[in-house]
Amino acid sequence: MDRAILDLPLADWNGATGEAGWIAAVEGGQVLFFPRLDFKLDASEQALLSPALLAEGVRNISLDSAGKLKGVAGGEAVESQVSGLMGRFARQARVLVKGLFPAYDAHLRPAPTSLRPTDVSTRKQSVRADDRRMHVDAFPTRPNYGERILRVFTNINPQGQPRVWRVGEPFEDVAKRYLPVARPYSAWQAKMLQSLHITKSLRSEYDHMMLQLHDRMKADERYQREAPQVTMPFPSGSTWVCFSDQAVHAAMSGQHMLEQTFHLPVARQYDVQASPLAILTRMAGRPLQGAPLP
Ligand code: AKG
Repeated sequence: MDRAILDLPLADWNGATGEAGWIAAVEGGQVLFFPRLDFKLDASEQALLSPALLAEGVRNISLDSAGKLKGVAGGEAVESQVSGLMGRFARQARVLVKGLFPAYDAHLRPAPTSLRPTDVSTRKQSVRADDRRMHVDAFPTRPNYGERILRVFTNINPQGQPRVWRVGEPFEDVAKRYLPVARPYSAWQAKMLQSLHITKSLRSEYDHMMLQLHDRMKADERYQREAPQVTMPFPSGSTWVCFSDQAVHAAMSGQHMLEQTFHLPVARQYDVQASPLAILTRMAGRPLQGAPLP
């Protein structure tokens, strides 16, 4: 389990050079951890970091690629400061990912950048939504057919509080554990979910399997307690990168984090055979209506 997280020396967001070993590690489901990769905030930006920055009923602040900011309480001056810092993070995350994985760059689709000022240890939520339980990312309303979810996280806690994650076993082990007991895919049900607009497009068998893994892991108390795992306190001032649809993870505590997601077509990975879609397709022994695999 000590290889779930790879500790790396990079100290410059512009300094990554497409290291083959790091690429193989992240595509193998490991978390790349950069303890020296800090995101600098000036004093007035640091002063903004408080849950009071959040608009009523909102958990995260988001900034999309068109510059639209959502979720901030406060006037124009505050909004423009928050947009400034989040935009800077979005650009740095892109530069980092380009340096780490040069061949992805032309194919990445960035999701909105997020700023997370809430304390994750105190959030009240259903078992299914509870990210303090180990899981792989899979979304009930947005089928993705095997598209990858690559995420960059930076802990910017001003009091030096770590963001504590648990990182679990390899994806293939999770699949071996839960696929035999997973509910079978129903094409009829997938069509119904789509026609009721519960899903934004037809849920594929791949998406169904990923959701089954996500839900079954989270609901399994014994798995949460006893499955192989390492607890990792990511220090304030550090950055980590993983494919969150593959790396088993749970966020246990911490407050104030920046996060940038990139979507990547599965066929654009260096080693497509390492992807969850390829792994699940091999295990099922038939195509899963995912994206075409080369
Ligand atoms: C997720 O977004 O999938 C998480 O598990 C949350 C990560 C975090 O907030 O540190």
